[in-house]
Amino acid sequence: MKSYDEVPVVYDDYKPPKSADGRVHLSNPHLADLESDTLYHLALGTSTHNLEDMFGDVKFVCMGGTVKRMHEFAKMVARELGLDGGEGDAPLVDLTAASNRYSMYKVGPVLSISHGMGVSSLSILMHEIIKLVYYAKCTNVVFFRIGTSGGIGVPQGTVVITQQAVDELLRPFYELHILGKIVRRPTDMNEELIEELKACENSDRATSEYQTVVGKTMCAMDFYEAQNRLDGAFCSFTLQEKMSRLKEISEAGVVNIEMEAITFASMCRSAGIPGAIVCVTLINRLEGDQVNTSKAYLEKLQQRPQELVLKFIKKRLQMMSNGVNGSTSEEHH
Ligand code: R2B
Ligand code: URA
Repeated sequence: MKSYDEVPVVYDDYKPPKSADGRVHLSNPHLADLESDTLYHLALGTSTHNLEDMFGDVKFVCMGGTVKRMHEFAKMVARELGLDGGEGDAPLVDLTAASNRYSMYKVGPVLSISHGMGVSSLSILMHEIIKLVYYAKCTNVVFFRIGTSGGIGVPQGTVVITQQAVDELLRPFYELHILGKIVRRPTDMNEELIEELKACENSDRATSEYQTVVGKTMCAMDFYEAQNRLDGAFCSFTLQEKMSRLKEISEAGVVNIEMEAITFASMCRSAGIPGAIVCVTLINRLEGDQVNTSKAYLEKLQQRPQELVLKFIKKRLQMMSNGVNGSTSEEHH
């Protein structure tokens, strides 16, 4: 039988040098050969839209799974920053409505975008959004993923800031198959951004309704079997085996499991864009698999990462208005 195990592995840890002008500099020489670039899944393009006019002032790109959550986030940002688009104003316009794929709202310097579920959906969006901020000549942009996850050993409703993203085998790589090779790219997060976010959390931890923790996030290719769940359409392991694996990954420092972290982390790193992942836990996986808490309560929990990121945005905007440019230096690895 043909062996499928002899595939070359390439470790690609390229990271662009820190940008001198704050702009994103992409390392794809082919882009310069394009007469125009169609951002197909956003229904935007360099010859059909003036991307610089539309998006040149963007500083914070916030992504999350669902249309509803990202619409709510955009409204929350509008209300809190006193910009158009909060309740009572004209409704926010979905700038990517024509794509019928994602949704995107712009409130001042903030973009709020839905990315769908899983690595593939996020990856397509990130390629096009990274190109969008590049063509729009945005400066000192920060990316966030504001998401949901399953917690391991932390109470429901805990907010987790990702320290490192790992795959289901606990490897700190985003693995792609390119030109018949396995390409592995690192998934480290931006440490300064984590510190800055932590500094924004509720100052009174003792009386806080919930905890904000920093830990590893496991990114799975599937919600069920790949997250060690017993309740999918198929399952080939026992409850004991599941519990022992969850214990193992918890001992390795994993605090939550979701489905996009390795891609988000790696693509931010490759673009030289500081990025952070903030997720709330909808369930404690040591207690079960089914997410069956009321929708209304789950929606309330989903505001927690949004609130933290909004505090960060407000603080950064304050710094900028005081003349600090808000750039986060990128270490060279
Ligand atoms: C968290 O929630 C979704 C699955 O329910 C997925 O997008 C993720 O990462
Ligand atoms: N999202 C996930 O990917 N897993 C969970 O357990 C909950 C939300």
